[in-house]
Amino acid sequence: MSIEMFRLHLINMPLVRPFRTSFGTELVREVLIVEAISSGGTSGWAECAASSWPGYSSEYTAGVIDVMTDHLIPALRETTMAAEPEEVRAALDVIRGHPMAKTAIATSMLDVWLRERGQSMASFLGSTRTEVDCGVSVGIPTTETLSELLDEVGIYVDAGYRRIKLKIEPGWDVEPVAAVRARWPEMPLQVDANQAYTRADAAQLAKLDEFDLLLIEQPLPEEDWLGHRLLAEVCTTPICMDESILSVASAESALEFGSATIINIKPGRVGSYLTARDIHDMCMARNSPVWCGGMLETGVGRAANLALAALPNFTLPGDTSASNRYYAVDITEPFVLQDGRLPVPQGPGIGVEPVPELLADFRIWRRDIAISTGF
Ligand code: OSB
Ligand code: MG
Repeated sequence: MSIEMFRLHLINMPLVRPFRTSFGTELVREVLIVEAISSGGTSGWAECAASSWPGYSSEYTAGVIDVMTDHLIPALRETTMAAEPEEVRAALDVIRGHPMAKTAIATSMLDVWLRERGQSMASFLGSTRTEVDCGVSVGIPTTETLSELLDEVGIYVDAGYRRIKLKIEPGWDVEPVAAVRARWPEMPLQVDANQAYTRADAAQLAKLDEFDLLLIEQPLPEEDWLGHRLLAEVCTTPICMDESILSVASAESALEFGSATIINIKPGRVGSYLTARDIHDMCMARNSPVWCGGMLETGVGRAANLALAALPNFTLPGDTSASNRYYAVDITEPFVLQDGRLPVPQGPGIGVEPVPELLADFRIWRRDIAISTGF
């Protein structure tokens, strides 16, 4: 087989509730879905992790579409169109940066490749589980009240989630964590600052030590390796990195230098599911736990993340929540939480597909890029 065309579907997915972080608020998730279509007529599916504006990272949808169209797809030589996943990664890595765009293109091709072989992504990556423990990421309440926060956390606790992650920022940290910890003394709990603090905030962050948190995620700017290490020296809570981790090298540097002891793996951020697996393997060899991050994915992105999260060193619950935590209607069959876990899709490729009518309902834009005419 070879890939003949990429079809980009831009969809707008209303969130069930606003998602506020230290870098902004999202009410509607703009999602780019990539469909790779083979000469045999097989479609492979992937979801791009980028959102509509560069708040989490420098990537954003319009830039992703641009780099895919003008650079990434043209970088795929004719031989690569039928090639092994490793060759696709190598061909895309000729372009600097843009990991979310690369992951989406490569995963759509991987999905075709796996479907035509009848192999699941989970088995391809080396999964050892058929279901994974799920956590949930809880935004900063738009009303900034503890009562709204406790109500929302209560919904997730009642639903059976196995870990709660609270978004924090300066002015919204010790108090909400104390309130949640007081209400749920045994619940595995962690926080995520999305780079909102500075080195001068170390004493404030160390106040979180008394709440028995699993970790503090990305407290400082992504390039501040030394700051994270200095913070790790004054906090007993483990430091975890998200935005800083772009490759095996950055993950290994974080662990070796002491900037973090736990790595959040997001495939979109590292440019490929193959690289996500490589980071997993490196961390496992060093006895460092990993967990699977999320980017408010639809069922398409969630399916692939669940395949990854089924690898053995994903020992902490991930931000792989059920469909209804994000969307009233998902574009795939909904993922439903069962006893705090989600099933790992076992069908060929990512194991799910968008429902054509739903994809069309949510779609705001579409572009076909034929390989033969694209460059
Ligand atoms: O930092 O982990 C993050 C969502 C968008 C951008 C960044 C992050 C997040 C989340 C949500 O925390 C995780 C999820 O449930 O998908
Ligand atoms: Mg994060």
